[in-house]
Amino acid sequence: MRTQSILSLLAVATAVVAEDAPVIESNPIGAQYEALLKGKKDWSSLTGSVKIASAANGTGVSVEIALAGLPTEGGPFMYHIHEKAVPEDGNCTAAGAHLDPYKRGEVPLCDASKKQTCQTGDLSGKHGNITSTSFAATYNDAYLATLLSDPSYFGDKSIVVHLSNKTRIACANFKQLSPGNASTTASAGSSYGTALPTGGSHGGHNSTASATATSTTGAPIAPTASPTASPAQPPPGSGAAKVAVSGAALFAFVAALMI
Ligand SMILES: *[C@@H]1O[C@H](CO)[C@@H](O)[C@H](O)[C@H]1NC(C)=O
Ligand SMILES: *[C@@H]1O[C@H](CO)[C@@H](O)[C@H](O)[C@H]1NC(C)=O
Ligand SMILES: *[C@@H]1O[C@H](CO)[C@@H](O)[C@H](O)[C@H]1NC(C)=O
Ligand SMILES: *[C@@H]1O[C@H](CO)[C@@H](O)[C@H](O)[C@H]1NC(C)=O
Ligand SMILES: *[C@@H]1O[C@H](CO)[C@@H](O)[C@H](O)[C@H]1NC(C)=O
Ligand SMILES: *[C@@H]1O[C@H](CO)[C@@H](O)[C@H](O)[C@H]1NC(C)=O
Ligand SMILES: [Cu+2]
Repeated sequence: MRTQSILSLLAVATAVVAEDAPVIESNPIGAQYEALLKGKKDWSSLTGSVKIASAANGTGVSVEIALAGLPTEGGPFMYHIHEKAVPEDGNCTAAGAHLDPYKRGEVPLCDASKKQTCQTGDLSGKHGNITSTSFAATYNDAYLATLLSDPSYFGDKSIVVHLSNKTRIACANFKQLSPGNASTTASAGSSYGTALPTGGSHGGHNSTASATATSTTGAPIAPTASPTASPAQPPPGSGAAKVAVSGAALFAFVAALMI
């Protein structure tokens, strides 16, 4: 009985610690952003783009990524929206941690079957790693916002491509191609079928919530020798630390209850 109530309190406390990302239901129709990528240093052969537009019905966004010239070693590659813009000098480290407005942290790894529980900016976690030297995919993501006032807005932030060991090999800022029309969202009551301006549909993609990613043909990449080796760049504001703190707080909370 007592154990049971402590367990249910634990469940509630845990739910509070890991807040789910909300589905963004009122993105302005027609808003479009683009980041153009060029690899750094040893990875200068890498080029590509990430285009993100409001979904045709205003719920979330449509993501279109195309990369070529990825390295033949060091994969699988990850890519994320990071919380800061890259400065003029192109220093990818300065992009900071992942866009994570709901503070779930780095660990545990994103479970792609529960995308709302993942870091909002963790695109490869939610939609799949890159496992070839060229890659193209188009998918919807319900949790990104094209409205500046939303915590899940990405338009003034950046995208970073990583090796499996987290080394940042390319990064770029998003540029706004169109702000969209905030009065033409699904929640504003407009009929999205008639409100779509130029190029908003991205080719009438399949409207299931899951990704409809297609990988282009590219040379297979060799996996990293030792995935357990300590990463070159531990993520700033390490999620492990946050989880440890939450765990300690939870423990104190439960301990207090038991007294
Ligand atoms: C890149 O940015 C990081 C984080 O802001 C900083 O610590 C580092 O010194 C910068 N590196 C260079 C070469 O400016
Ligand atoms: C994606 O790659 C990272 C880095 O190698 C790895 O930790 C993660 O498990 C991979 N995710 C999937 C779903 O394979
Ligand atoms: C936004 O959409 C509304 C409704 O369709 C329209 O009246 C208005 O002119 C549009 N504004 C812009 C800036 O396109
Ligand atoms: C969309 O894709 C899903 C899964 O791939 C499929 O079951 C469904 O029939 C597709 N719907 C349309 C409208 O193409
Ligand atoms: C909008 O489209 C997405 C996928 O494209 C779908 O999952 C969602 O249910 C749609 N929402 C509305 C309100 O029609
Ligand atoms: C990360 O992987 C790359 C390619 O495999 C390697 O060159 C680099 O030294 C690694 N960095 C660290 C710190 O392990
Ligand atoms: Cu990243």
